[in-house]
Amino acid sequence: MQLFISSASPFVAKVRMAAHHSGVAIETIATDTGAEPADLLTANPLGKIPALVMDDGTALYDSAVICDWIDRQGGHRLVPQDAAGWLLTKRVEATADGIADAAILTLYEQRYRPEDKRHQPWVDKQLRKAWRGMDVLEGLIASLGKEPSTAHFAVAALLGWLDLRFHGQWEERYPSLSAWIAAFPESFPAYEELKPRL
Ligand SMILES: N[C@@H](CCC(=O)N[C@@H](CS)C(=O)NCC(=O)O)C(=O)O
Repeated sequence: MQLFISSASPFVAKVRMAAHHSGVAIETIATDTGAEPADLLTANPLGKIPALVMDDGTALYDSAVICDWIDRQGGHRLVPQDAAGWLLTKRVEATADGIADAAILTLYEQRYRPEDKRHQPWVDKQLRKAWRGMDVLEGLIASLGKEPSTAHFAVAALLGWLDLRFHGQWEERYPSLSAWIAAFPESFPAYEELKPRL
């Protein structure tokens, strides 16, 4: 099984943590999405990572779908099966992923658009989405139990990525999230190896 990755991606980090926790072995292929390599586009027509290719050639994306698949392979070690636990896990994961989606678009505005084509009101709108999402996560984080789930991995991946890309812009504003991520490696030591990095 192969996973197209980039080391900085929060979505990739989430999937890799989920696979590690579930005991699902995955070979990683470092990928430059900007170059639109043919093997990535064959696996995922959207040209995004993570994309998973199984041994029989079946491809899966996006990160939430890959995590669901890993959860099935690993005997539901990633998503609680009771209604309340399922709802909380999915809500937190969707919020964390949505924050990353919005914040990444603001980076792409700088990376892929010439300066005279950038539109600050649009960037500000994406940032408002991200900070509103962070407000919600700050309120929900204490509800997550100790047993790691896709919600834990999505938040941990997001905060690791924010530490890379938005360092100094969120830590004081979100003390509960800051304390939570500082303690996360105690319950999931592989975080140090699998978190987003440049
Ligand atoms: N919803 C997708 C988002 C994936 C995503 O945006 N990945 C970024 C890297 S962090 C990417 O591949 N960007 C390249 C592009 O948008 O063309 C998921 O959860 O997998």
